[in-house]
Amino acid sequence: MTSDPPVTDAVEDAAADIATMEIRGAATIARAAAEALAVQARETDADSPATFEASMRRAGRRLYDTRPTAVSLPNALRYTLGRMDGDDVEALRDSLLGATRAFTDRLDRAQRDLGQVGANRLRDGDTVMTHCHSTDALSCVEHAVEQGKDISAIVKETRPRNQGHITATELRELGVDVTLVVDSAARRYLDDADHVLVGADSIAADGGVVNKIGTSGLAVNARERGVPIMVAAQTIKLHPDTLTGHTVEIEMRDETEIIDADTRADIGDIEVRNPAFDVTPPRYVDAIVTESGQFPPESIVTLMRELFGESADRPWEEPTEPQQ
Ligand code: RI2
Repeated sequence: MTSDPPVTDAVEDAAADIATMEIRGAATIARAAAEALAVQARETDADSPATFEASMRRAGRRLYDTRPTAVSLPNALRYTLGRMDGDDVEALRDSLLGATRAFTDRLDRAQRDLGQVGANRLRDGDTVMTHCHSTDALSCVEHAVEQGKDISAIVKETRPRNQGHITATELRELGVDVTLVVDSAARRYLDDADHVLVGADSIAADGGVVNKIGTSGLAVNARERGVPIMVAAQTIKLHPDTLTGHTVEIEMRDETEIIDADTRADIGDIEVRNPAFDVTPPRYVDAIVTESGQFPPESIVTLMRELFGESADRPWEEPTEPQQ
């Protein structure tokens, strides 16, 4: 039995950075995965079509195994590995490199296009409340500002990793007035917000939105206060496995992100849980904004079927032997 050629340092580094969240955010993770596959395609010393394909699949598996929730990662692998085609190594390499370029171009275009759609929902003088850091959500604000609208933001800090600080920094760079609040102050400040604006890591076929832990509580409070909830999510966030009854795995991260060892020991015998994401049921979401327009969550399944058919392939897995 021959073993697959090893993955390159670029793939190892990208995988490690995704796992530790040096690289984070669903779209950014997808881009990093596609770019790492391109380096693998250029640098692998695989010298036959079969070993080249095996080497690319192995790189795909290494990336796939890093974080389980954001479907943009497997969708990036689907798009790029699924377009690998050819009878020799050169042809396979060229097709893979072409697909990774097309994929990253698509990411840029999708974010720009959905930003226009989201911006149209914001009026001059509006205040948005944000949770975590989402490049798709920020694109909506950026385009609203470009349209000449005056937008303010109430930014939740978003424990445990305080990604709200990144949001606050980037909004200030856009010239947006920012008020930073702790997560538990969100309900208090919802009265001052015209929209809740969040991103997504995955969207399920029923319109459920998987996003940073705390999104669902914010959405329930926003509904109670009559504040509409807008989810900015390009279509690589649509989770095709949910078309066939699978659920989205919620990543559990290390407890040290929320409590240090000494504090834990001082408290005594406790359990600590650190889920990174939660699911907001579709009834709490007003609109999912994509590059193909805005959708009520209940009709996102139509778009999902259009883009993925009835089920999703997994081109990073070893092909199974045909049945005799
Ligand atoms: P964009 C992030 O997850 C946040 O949950 C954010 O809403 C989502 O990715 C989408 O980000 P994490 O990687 O693709 O910080 O919109 O755990 O940038």
